[in-house]
Amino acid sequence: MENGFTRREAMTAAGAAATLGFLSSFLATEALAQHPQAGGGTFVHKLPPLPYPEDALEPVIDKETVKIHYEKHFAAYVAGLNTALENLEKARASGQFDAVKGLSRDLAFNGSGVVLHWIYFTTIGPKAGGAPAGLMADMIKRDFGSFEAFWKQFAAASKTVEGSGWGVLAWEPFSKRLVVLQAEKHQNLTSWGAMPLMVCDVWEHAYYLKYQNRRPEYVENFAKIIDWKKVEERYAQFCAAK
Ligand code: MN3
Repeated sequence: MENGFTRREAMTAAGAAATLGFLSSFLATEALAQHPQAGGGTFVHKLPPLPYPEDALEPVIDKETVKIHYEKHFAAYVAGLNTALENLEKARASGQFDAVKGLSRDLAFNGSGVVLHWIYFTTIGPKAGGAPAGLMADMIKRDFGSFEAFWKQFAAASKTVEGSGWGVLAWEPFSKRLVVLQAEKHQNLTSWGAMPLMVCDVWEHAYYLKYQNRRPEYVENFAKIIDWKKVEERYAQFCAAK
């Protein structure tokens, strides 16, 4: 995995945005780097398996929404990321970078879509919800004052994303603090260097079948399926600054 990360980092130098720094470290995980491809070449991403049955998030998120979201939308971002990487490899091979602006956009859009959906689906689950305990509880209290204040900010940010996007709890290594961000689409309004730990997908495809235009109700119910132990595991895995 280490090699895949290093190689991939080197190969995506065209997209030098810091976003790719965290992208690479996420994509190097067991969830997405399922085939190390020791022979080199452009990294081919695969849709990781859904870690629970499609109906496991009922009644907060219905089975049909999870099925479409995972098998259609998430899969499309994986395919789009692979296409962008392939086309960038072709551009490097030919030395023709006329299309690099669009390809860089495709890389950022689809790559961010893959990372955020992976975090989304692996940070929620059945038998979850409530308030965090342990390290996450301590960090949230330190950086937001209280869990209640954090949740109000996170929910407000998620509800008010203009158009399609995300509410994001992220770790910012620069300040060594947790921050709440909004992301428009997948990649706009992000703060480079911040590592997403827990996210709420507020694209309509994530909730429309059950909630229609009632995004606030979906966001409030989302609290019932956040798995804070997973959030802490992600922090420990990628972010612990020692
Ligand atoms: Mn989505």
